[in-house]
Amino acid sequence: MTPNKDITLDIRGSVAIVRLNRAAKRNALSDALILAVRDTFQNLPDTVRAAVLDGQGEHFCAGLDLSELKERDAGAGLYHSRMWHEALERVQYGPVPVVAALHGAVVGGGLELASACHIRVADESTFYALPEGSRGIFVGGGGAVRIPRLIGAARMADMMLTGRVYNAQDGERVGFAQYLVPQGQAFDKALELAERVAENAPLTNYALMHALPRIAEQPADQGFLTEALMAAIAQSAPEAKERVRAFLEGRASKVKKG
Ligand code: 1HE
Repeated sequence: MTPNKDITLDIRGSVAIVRLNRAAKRNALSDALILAVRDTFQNLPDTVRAAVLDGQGEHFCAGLDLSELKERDAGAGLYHSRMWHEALERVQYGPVPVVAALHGAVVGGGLELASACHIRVADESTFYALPEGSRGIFVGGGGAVRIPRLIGAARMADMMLTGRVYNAQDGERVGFAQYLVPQGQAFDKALELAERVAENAPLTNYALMHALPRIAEQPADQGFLTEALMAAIAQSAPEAKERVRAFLEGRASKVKKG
């Protein structure tokens, strides 16, 4: 694993807390840091069942480290973008669900990173932008694939064409974040959710991370079959049998009105 002072990993029970630790540069993602993100998620201990991704300081992440944006030729630019894809794939399709704790700037590559997580909790200070449009570049960290799936291609195009910035309320309304909490509470809420996620049967979490997004991309006819195969595998696990038995015997919690 690449040791890097700009990222920290803290294991609390079954939850891994991964924190970008480069507040002086607003957690801008240098090449070394994006590789450390990849390595951290790739090498989480087996005991971990869920993760929280947080950013030190007032901002979640200012995106690509612009000081490293040298004169790359087309080939180098291609490899650089593919490196980001690989790292963010390790977040999205890594071993466990990831809950992002958003605050302050969630911009450019920072928004691409947040989009690779499974649940996003934003506090009131959060703002979302894609300044790539005004910097004369394009997204390269998977944003063109993941962001339209959250908010739609039209809204993403508007953000890049006009420099539109979404505040925390509007960001939740359009679908960037699933949760909006008062300022300073994103981490606590994200940890609470991750602890809840960690209690699920691992096979259920696997299905939600690996099968659901693929089923959502399949034609309905194929999606129904994939769903049935995944359902059959999940329900056959001894843990699933025990959980259902616990409910039937009154030992498990009921669904409560929200
Ligand atoms: C940086 C970066 C960065 C800050 N790369 N160094 N992302 C952007 O275009 C966003 C650029 N950043 C900003 O708009 C602002 O910095 C923030 C709104 C995020 C924060 O503002 P603020 O007032 O709190 O901080 P600051 O004074 O602007 O920045 C503090 C330091 O961080 C300063 O360095 P210093 O040495 O002068 O102290 C900044 O230069 C540095 N800094 N952001 C490098 N991004 C896979 S492709 C993805 C493509 C992209 O992500 S493009 C979008 C890049």
